[in-house]
Amino acid sequence: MQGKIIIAVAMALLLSACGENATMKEKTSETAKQFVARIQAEGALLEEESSAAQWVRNTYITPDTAILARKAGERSLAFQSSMVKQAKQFRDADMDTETARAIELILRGSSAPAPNDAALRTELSAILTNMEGQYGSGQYCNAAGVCRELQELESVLAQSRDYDELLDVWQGWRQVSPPYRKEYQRFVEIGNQGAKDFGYTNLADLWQGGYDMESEVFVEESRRLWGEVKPFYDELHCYVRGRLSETYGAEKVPNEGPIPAHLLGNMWSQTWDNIYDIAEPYSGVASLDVTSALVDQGYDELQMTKTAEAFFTSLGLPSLPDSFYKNSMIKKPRDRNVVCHASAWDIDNGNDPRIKQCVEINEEQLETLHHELGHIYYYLMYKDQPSVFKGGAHDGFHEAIGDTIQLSMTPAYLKKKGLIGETVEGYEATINKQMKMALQKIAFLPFGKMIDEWRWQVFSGEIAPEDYNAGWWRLREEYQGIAAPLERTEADFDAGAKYHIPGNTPYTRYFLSFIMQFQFHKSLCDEAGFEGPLHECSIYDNKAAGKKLGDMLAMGQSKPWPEAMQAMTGQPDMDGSAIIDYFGPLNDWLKVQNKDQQCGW
Ligand code: X8Z
Ligand code: ZN
Repeated sequence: MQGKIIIAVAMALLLSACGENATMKEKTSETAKQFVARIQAEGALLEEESSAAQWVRNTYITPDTAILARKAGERSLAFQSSMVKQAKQFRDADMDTETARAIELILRGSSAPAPNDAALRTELSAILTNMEGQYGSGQYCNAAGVCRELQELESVLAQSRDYDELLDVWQGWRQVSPPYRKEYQRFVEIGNQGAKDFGYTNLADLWQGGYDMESEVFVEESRRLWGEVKPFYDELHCYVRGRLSETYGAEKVPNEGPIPAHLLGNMWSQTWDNIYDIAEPYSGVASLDVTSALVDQGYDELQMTKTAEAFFTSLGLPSLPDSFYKNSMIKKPRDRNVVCHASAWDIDNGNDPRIKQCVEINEEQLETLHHELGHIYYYLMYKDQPSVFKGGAHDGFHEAIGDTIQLSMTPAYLKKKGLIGETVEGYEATINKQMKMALQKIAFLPFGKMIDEWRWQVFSGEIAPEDYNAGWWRLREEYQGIAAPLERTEADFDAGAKYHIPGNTPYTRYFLSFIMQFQFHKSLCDEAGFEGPLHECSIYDNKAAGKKLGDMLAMGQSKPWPEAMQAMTGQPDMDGSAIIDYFGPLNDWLKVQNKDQQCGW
């Protein structure tokens, strides 16, 4: 996924870097500061071609664009490889703090680090291009000969309550990935070689090393965060399993053990708010249906995007440039394959930011638009940083911005926008609202954690290639308490049916984001002078909160992330107390509901 700018972290350089190795001159006599300046200038020159090739590939999947993307990717990797070799020479040199930070970021590498061997780089670029293309053009044709693409299959999973229909669609989409299982295995081998050439033990060590602390310390830190939220997840799991059991029958969903993975309203069981109708605590109290308002009022893709933009501008952040609307892809083209998975791109150093999203008119897509614009506003705010510092304080920060805004889309805000009718006050309405939010934000946490738990183990060899699928389902059960609804074997490659595996996007960032966004929400609400329960706060229209957010965004990754955290929240740590605090009423309610249940799996 090189060239694609979702996120930054140490990818910043790779993303802005590609081109002929031969154009790089070896200049051993230059200082570290001169080296960083030269690398950034050369990277900027080469970036134009790479981002153009990747953008066209992602919005027009054909064999021809595969060639262009593969070649551009190859040049990117060659540049990266040469850059790292040179940067290593400055490891122990004397330099100012800013230059030292730049060198450190260069040596951190990317999610697909370039090996020192040209043939391997060619192979790596081809594999990444092909896997993403196969995922992007995937479809499933059922027994009746009806063919559907991913988003159509996802709609069935969200809306159908027919056990067998859900099962068909669930297993059908998973036919997309076995064809690239072998390629993924090869990616792991080459990626590990690249990581070694960067000075890491393997890819897991490199990925874990992107957080301004030792890899082992980061692994422990993410474990600690999971420990803070797991008890609440367990309560939610227990309650939802009970409701599913009532809906589908105890023979289909026994009231013990893991939940069948196809019944949670989402293709990957990663968020469960699509089955809010099944889980609704107090039937009919306070309608939270934004989708029908969007449809009834005739919203189109552009209006949806403008609605999201309006939230950011209400905070005093700038309007999006005209080029954003001209160059973004917000509607699925009818006549060609594209990678529909939503993404944001920092093209031309903050001057031509774009999103790519196959927008549909519903609430989930409106939320995703806020998510994507969070990335775009990060790009706009750190535009004046040197390119090596263009990136999130860490990758979880980049993911958390738009989602922080989502937390301000309270019933009161939605009413102001005419997207829900009367707001209903009172305990039952609060519990309903919290349940809908928890099905989205709490249900996600173990999924956010387990994806890279799987990859870390795959990269380190703890999960062997012949156990890819068994290892996947072991972790799915351990973390999420879900199970495959029909037999899976090593002929399957279920991990590969989730975008971020063929797209090679690290996933721990989302786990961190889902915790940090509540910390950000809390401190922005404090800044706005809001008094009252956190779940009722909206920072809409508040310029003080907007300034605080904008100032943090403008730091990019120029400083270690705890400094950005400090600027935002007044303390340097990631911490689960804000998310737990936010869901206080629901947490108490769930404990009462579950008191006679045998929870756990
Ligand atoms: O991939 C995304 C964004 C693009 S960075 C749409 N997300 C994760 C996913 O869809 O799996 C956002 C939340 C989790
Ligand atoms: Zn994102």
